[in-house]
Formats: sequence, C-alpha cells, structure tokens
Amino acid sequence: MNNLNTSAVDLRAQVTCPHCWHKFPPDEVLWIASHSDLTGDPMLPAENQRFLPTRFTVQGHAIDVKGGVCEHLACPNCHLNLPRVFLEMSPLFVSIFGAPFCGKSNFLTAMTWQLKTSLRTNFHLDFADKSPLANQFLGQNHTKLFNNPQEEDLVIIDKTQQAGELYQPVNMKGGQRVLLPRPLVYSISPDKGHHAFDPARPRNPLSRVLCLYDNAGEQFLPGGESSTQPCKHLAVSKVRLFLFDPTQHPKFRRAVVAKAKDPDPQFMQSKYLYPQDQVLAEGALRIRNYLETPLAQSEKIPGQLVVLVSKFDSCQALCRRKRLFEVPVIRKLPDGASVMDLEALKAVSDDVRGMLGEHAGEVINEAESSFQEVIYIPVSAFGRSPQQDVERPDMFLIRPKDVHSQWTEVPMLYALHKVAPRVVPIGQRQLNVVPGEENRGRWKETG
Ligand SMILES: Nc1nc2c(ncn2[C@@H]2O[C@H](COP(=O)(O)OP(=O)(O)O)[C@@H](O)[C@H]2O)c(=O)[nH]1
Ligand SMILES: [Mg+2]
Ligand SMILES: [Zn+2]
Repeated sequence: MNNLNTSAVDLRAQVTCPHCWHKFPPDEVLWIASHSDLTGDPMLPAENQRFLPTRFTVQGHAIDVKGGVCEHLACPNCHLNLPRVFLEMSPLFVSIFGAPFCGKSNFLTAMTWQLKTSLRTNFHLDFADKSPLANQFLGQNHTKLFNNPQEEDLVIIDKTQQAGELYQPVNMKGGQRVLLPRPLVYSISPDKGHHAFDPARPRNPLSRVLCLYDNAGEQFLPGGESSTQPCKHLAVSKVRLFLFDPTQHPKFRRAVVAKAKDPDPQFMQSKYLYPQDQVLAEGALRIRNYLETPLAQSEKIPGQLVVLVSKFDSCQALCRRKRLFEVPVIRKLPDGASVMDLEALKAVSDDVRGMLGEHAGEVINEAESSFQEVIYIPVSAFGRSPQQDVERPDMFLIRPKDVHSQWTEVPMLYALHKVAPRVVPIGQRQLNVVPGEENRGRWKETG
C-alpha cells in the first residue's frame, strides 16, 4: 500500500535524501511518531520513533501506534527529517568548499539574503525556506549582517564548528555513528510574472528544491575527512562552488601590499595561510572517490566547478579591467522580466581568470585539469574590508551599515541556469536599430 496521500500532488518516482543521499521510491518514506510516549528512535535517540504507517486520517496524515496524528516524514536510511518538498520537486544540490577562513559562511549568508530579496523582483521566482529549523542559524546570521537594529555595532559571524550546528549525529544501522552535514533547504519556483508560471498547475515541473551545504574548512585539508563525517555531497552536487581567498595567498599578498594604498588587514594576518590548490585537489579527489560511476584518471569530473574569488573587494586593484562588479550581468527587458547576460558573465570570468593566472596559476591548473567546465566569478559578501579586532588580531569585524554585498547571488543564478535554463533565462545580445524618429540611426541593445 502507498504510504502517502498522493491525490493532491504528483510525487517524484525517486526521492533523494538531502542528508545521506540515499535514493528511494516515495512509498518507502517513514513517518515521525507524534505521541509523547513514542520517544527514542534507535538511530536518533533524542527524537521520536520513525515508522512505516498502516493507518491514515482522511487528510492523509499517518496515525502512530498510540493514535497520534503525524505530520513529519523521515528518510528510511538515516531517519532524519525529510522536508515534504523532496517528494515533489527535483533537487539541486550545491556544495560550497574552500580553505578555513576563505569566507564561506559570510558568502552563504549574503548569497541567501540576496536571493531572498532579488529572485522575486528580478526573475519572478519564489524563494521559500523549506526547513526553518535547519535554516535558523543562517537566519541569525541574516539578522546580524543585514537586518540588525544596531547597525553601528561591530559584528562577526561565528566560525563554523566541525560538529554542532552544521552536522547531525546519527547511529546508522550496523552501529556506526556518523555526522551528516545539515543542508540548508529552499524551494525555487516560477511565480506570477514568470513565463513558465501556470496557476492551474500547483506543481510546476521547473521548480527546484535547493540544498546547500556549508562545511568547516578543516574538512578539506588533506586528510581532514574521516569515515564518520562523509562529504559525499560534493559528488552528488552538479554544481560545486570553490571559494578562493586572495588574502591568504602569498603572491596575492605581495602584489596587493605593493599596490594598494590601504590594503585589507587580512593580508597581514598570519593564522590562516592554507595552500588552496591543495584544498581544491582534495575536493576533486573526494568527488572521484564518491562518484557512482567511477571515472578513469584521465577523465575530467562532469558538472560545473565555479571558482569564486571571495573577498574580491580586497584584490580588485589587481584586475586589468576595473569595476568588474558594475558589469550588468542581470539585465531588465522592456517587459519587466530579467535575463542573465551569459556573454558578459563569461567576459568577467576571463578577466578574473587572467588575474588568477598572474598570481595563482596553480589554482587554475588544478581546477581545469580536474573539472570539465570551470567558470570564475568574483564575489564580495561585505563589499569592503572588515576591521581587525584590537585584542584578537586574527578576528575581523564589520559594521552592518557598511555591508554592501556584491554579486553573491550571481553564482546561484548561473547554477540555476545551467540545470534549468528556462528558470533563469539568458538574454541574446543583439544590436538592433530601434525604429522611431528619436532613435533614428542610434543603436540600442535589446534583450
Ligand atoms: N574583505 C572581505 N573580507 C571578508 C568578506 N567575507 C568574509 N570576510 C572575512 O573573512 C573572514 C572569514 O570568513 P568566514 O565566512 O568565517 O570564513 P569560513 O571560515 O570560510 O566560513 C571573516 O572574518 C571576514 O571578516 C568579504 O566579502 N570581504
Ligand atoms: Mg564557516
Ligand atoms: Zn537519509
């Protein structure tokens, strides 16, 4: 018997768990008992038991053995809570990796904040939080940086802990205790105004459930992974975001300090100086190990690698083309819809690649020898340098009022375009003569 009420929505034929990436048909999904007597799941001792139901209410909710009406679902393999949206939308897994201190947590905070505010206005896409409990840490960071009532106070986003908020302990079958990364889950679906929106179809086939994984950077230092803390999500993801931090790279340090009048104080810190090409190499190695169909050593990893030059505010002086963030990669069309200008984005990528080539050629080499498709995108979570803490010189603080994120949503727009081109359309760049008296003889770019 099918253990879900399927009348309201079409279910996917196969569901992928965002915690352990186990694939299963929807009728194997477990329910989480709601009755207070049913505590202590064998795999998650602090939580209520999981079960395969035989009784349902007329609304389609499962009834547990003590008569409790249940609402929440769980994965049959790891027993963690499975947001219902995974049964309905195809997932887009995106993992973020990079050396410790490269700016992952701040980038993730700024990216999700910018997506919350610009996907709807620019692209008529609904961006909804689908796992409020898991996303709550990010919510605290949003408040700190972007919605802070004390906008003059110096703040810092706490360093990601190896265990804790981003990892969930599970006693797997067979007794092994593992820490699974906690995904951030959002749905992205066409809304009124989007060319693919159809009010008669509540489940738009273009909708995606976005699962993002932040990681403590230590995991990506060679040898940093343990079997109890897998990062298989790198292999499951079709898009991987590698953050390169110019402030910890020796040649960038020398070049910026020689050229900039007031270099970012991070160029002078001495605690975080990781060889970033090795972090990238380690990431590529893990992906190869975890891929379902093994690759020959000579084969490149399929899918996208997006190399993000994080903290780009700190090194933009080294770039041949100035003011890269002003390049209009998102363009509004006369009908109010927006498109991504892929050509402009690729031109920016070439400029950033040129800058990396001059100072950190080993990173380009590692990226392009391991991955089939690589693009280089500059981002800045703050839009400016933070301030060094007087008492703790390896801590850097920022005032919320000074935060002006630059381009942090662009990598995700690019990722969405790659997996679902109709969700984020691209503009064709054409030069057309615009008719009309006042425009006679003038060229205008059209979308
Ligand atoms: N100049 C500059 N510094 C940044 C930016 N984003 C983060 N940082 C600094 O980089 C440090 C490490 O950032 P964090 O996000 O904690 O890195 P993680 O360890 O990779 O998660 C922080 O102390 C920030 O002050 C940025 O956009 N520009
Ligand atoms: Mg972090
Ligand atoms: Zn699972």
